[in-house]
Amino acid sequence: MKTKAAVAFAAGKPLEICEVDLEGPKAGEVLVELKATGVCHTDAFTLSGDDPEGAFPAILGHEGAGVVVDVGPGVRSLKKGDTVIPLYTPECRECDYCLHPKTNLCQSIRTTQGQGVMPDGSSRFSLDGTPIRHYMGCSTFSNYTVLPEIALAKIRSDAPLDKVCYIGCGVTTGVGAVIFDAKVEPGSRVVVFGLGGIGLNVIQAARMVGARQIVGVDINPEKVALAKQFGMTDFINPKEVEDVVEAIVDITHGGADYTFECIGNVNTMRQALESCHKGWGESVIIGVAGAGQEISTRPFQLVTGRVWRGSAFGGARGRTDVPTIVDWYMEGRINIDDLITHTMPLENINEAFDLMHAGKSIRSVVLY
Ligand code: NAD
Ligand code: DAO
Ligand code: ZN
Ligand code: ZN
Repeated sequence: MKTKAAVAFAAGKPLEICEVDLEGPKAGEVLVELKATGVCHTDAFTLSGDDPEGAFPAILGHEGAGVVVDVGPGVRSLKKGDTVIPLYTPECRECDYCLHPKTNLCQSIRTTQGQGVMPDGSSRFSLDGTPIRHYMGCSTFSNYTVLPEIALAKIRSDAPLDKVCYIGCGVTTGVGAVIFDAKVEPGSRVVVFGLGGIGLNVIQAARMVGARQIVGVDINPEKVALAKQFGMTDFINPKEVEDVVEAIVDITHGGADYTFECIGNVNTMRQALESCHKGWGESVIIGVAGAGQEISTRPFQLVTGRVWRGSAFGGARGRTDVPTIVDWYMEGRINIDDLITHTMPLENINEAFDLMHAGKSIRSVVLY
């Protein structure tokens, strides 16, 4: 079949809208009609050329929601008409990782996914006979896409897809880091570095679990109003204090129980670790730093009880946890609507990248 897609032909170049060829689903695969997709920083990172795994031409996008149109042989958990969210972190429920209680990083299709192809080693997308790579196993910047069955979460059919697409990455990453990975307890003091599309979701989850104090840290004071609406109790602008770690230790009465780095900057990662409470504070790295960068701290920070850890896709097991997060949204327990600041048709998708780079959007959503 033919499908309309935004194709990344080369690093640093705007996406181009094209009619591309899409082969139908093979064994274990599913054809999905996307109804909406968010545009995330990781798409921009790959498009910039800084992503070591990035390869072109490719169809980017990994934050979608849509409906199953067709299934390949052997697909048992999904059928035509099911409402789904693509998963860049799949859940096969069989590999050593899926069977281990401490990780969500299913590895069953990791190698081929990283190479931009389906598990059989080939691409379903092509243009004039030249293969186009898949991206993060999702390629949601195409009206239709093919994914492995294990990379689709089946969700309730009454969910608005123009909103719940954001659960495909940003919402789950922030909310899950608090609930599934850090397991923040009621009464905790929480500090969130970076009040963007991820940090605001950390904040709303911290409020949801009953944190007593939620301190936001950002160099952009324009983020304050929305962060307060989502549950931030205190704000620190690093540009307005002499030492951000001292300021946090002071305001949290000795250090945070939990800090979350939602920027991707190795300097703020260090600050986040060092503003944790001696003896028990845990710092969770969510931000993705540039290729080749390294973090550092004095080891005594760890010897004296602070814990440094990371979180990918919020620690969520996608097929199991994503439907639950959709329920939380439908029950009004989490707010997604106010984080979607811009919508546009696929033809205008490059505007979403411009808005992101200018710091003017929290999330842009492309509507098919
Ligand atoms: P964003 O740009 O919307 O937000 C970042 C915020 O950090 C902005 O408000 C900015 O003003 C602030 N900031 C920048 N430099 C700062 C500094 N030095 N001190 C304080 N604040 C500063 O980004 P986002 O969409 O929220 O994504 C955040 C990070 O999370 C990115 O690195 C992204 O790649 C990563 N991410 C990780 C995962 C994961 O699974 N771990 C998933 C998705 C995104
Ligand atoms: O299993 O090695 C692996 C890959 C895990 C990918 C996790 C991705 C998390 C960070 C990237 C940002 C996603 C938008
Ligand atoms: Zn993302
Ligand atoms: Zn697995």
